[in-house]
This record gives sequence, structure tokens and C-alpha cells, in this order.
Amino acid sequence: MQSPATTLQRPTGTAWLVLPTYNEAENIEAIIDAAGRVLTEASPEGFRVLVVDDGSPDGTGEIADALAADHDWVRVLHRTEKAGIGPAYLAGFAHALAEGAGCLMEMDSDFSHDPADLARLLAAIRTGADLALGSRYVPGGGVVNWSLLRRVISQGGSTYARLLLGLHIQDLTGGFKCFRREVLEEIDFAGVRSRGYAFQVELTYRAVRAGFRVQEVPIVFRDREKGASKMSWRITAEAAWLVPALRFGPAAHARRRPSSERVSTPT
Ligand SMILES: Nc1nc2c(ncn2[C@@H]2O[C@H](COP(=O)(O)OP(=O)(O)OP(=O)(O)O)[C@@H](O)[C@H]2O)c(=O)[nH]1
Ligand SMILES: [Mg+2]
Repeated sequence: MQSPATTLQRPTGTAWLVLPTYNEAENIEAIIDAAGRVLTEASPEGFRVLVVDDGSPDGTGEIADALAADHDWVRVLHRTEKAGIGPAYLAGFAHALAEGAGCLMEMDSDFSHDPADLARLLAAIRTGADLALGSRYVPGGGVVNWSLLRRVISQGGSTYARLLLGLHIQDLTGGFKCFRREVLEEIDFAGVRSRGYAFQVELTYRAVRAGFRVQEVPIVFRDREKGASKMSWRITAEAAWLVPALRFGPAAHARRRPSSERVSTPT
């Protein structure tokens, strides 16, 4: 007899990987290529890679267009100005949901996240998770090549958010995730206020509050080798004040779904 863990295999539907880009000309072709190879194996139900480019002056959007002309699984969403990673993801998610995505994935376009791990996030969704989080701070996970300051900010930020929000999730600020479509359908995008790190915290918090099952999958995060970081103190400061607002602000009192609705129905 098979164990329950091996018998539960929920279909994922078409997997959409959303790649936000701002000045990633040095990375974009290689990351799309690597993601395509992994998803060909890991998503037999089909996949798309959607680049969301905020008018990168270095030509990232044009490179992505050329790749989309060569591969029918590559799509590109062009936005006119740099508006932050949160709004870029929401635009990408809205597009993918409208196109019938079964699950939606977030990944940085700078190889800090290993595209091979997309397969492990999808496996977590197949075996019962509604939201799979690539986690640096669970056993087996980690960070390579980061300064002490970046480690302190990142881990401190996760601890701060975990305690304030009362969540049992170790890595709340990471941006390597896979959502079942039902999770994002439940979230009112117009009510999401954050743009930077707080965006990652906010979406996970909303998913937990809505009663979805969240699973952390250990990943090793590597500092980018090519291109420049867009991390800023403004993004960190936004997280510091928006996290308490999530807990205590007006959105904190939004309706929770009754428990009978909480677990998304296998399709
Ligand atoms: N579309 C869009 N993408 C963005 C924006 N800001 C950052 N990105 C992309 O989001 C991903 C993560 O951004 P990074 O610059 O790596 O930021 P980070 O991971 O916080 O910083 P580092 O770890 O130092 O690289 C990368 O693919 C960026 O190109 C933005 O305003 N719009
Ligand atoms: Mg990065």
C-alpha cells in the first residue's frame, strides 16, 4: 500500500512562471532558457514563462520579445515605468489568471533563485500545499555570498514579521513561490499596498488568513553574479511600517472565509 504522501497528487494545471525584470539584460536569456528546461520536465501539464518588464533602459524587454518570437511558451508584458516588484507581479498574475493558469510562480531573474528548485515547489503543490515558499531559513535552506548586513536585514525582517503577524513561517520575505490559482483568486489585488519586501510578506499573510495551506521548501539563495541590485533602504523601510499595518490596520479586519471554504478543492 502506498503512503498518503505518495498517493495525493493534485494536478497543477498550466504552470505560469512570472519573471519581473528591471535591467536584467545580462541574465534574461539564460534565466528563460534554464527555466524552460526545468519546466519542460517538471510541468507535463504545460507551462508559460511571463516576463514583466518595467521599461528597462538596458533593453531587457526587447531581448525578451526576441525570445518570445522564438518560443511560444514565452510571453512578455511591457509596463512603462519602474513601479516596484509588487505591482509588476500583480500585473503578471492578473494576466496569467485570465489566461487560465493553474498555478503561478514567482522567481527573481538574476539567478539568486536556482531554476532547478521550480520542480520542488511544484512537487509541494502536487502533494497538498496551496502555497509553496522557497525558504532560506528552514533546515536544508541557506544563503551564499551575502554580506553580514544583508543576512541581518533579511533574517531580522522575517523574524519581525513572523512575531508581529503571529505566523509560524520562517522565511516571510523570500520571493521564490508557487501559488495555486485559488489562492490568488481569493486576494483582492486592488487592496495590496506594498511594493518591495513587504509585498512578499503581505501575500503570504493574506493566504494564511484565508485558510490556505502553506509549505516551506528549503532553498539555497545565491547573491547575483551579473547585473545590479535594486534593493534599497526605501524598500526595507516600507516593510518596517507596512507589516504592522497588515496586522493592525483596516485590512486586518477583512472577512475570513468560513472553514468549510478554506481548503481549495482539488481539480
Ligand atoms: N518589473 C520590475 N522588476 C523589478 C523591479 N525591481 C526589481 N525587479 C526585479 O525583481 C527581481 C528581484 O530584484 P533584485 O534587484 O534582485 O532585488 P533583490 O533581490 O532585492 O536585490 P539583490 O539580492 O541585491 O539582487 C529581479 O528580477 C529584478 O530585475 C521593478 O520595479 N519592476
Ligand atoms: Mg536579487
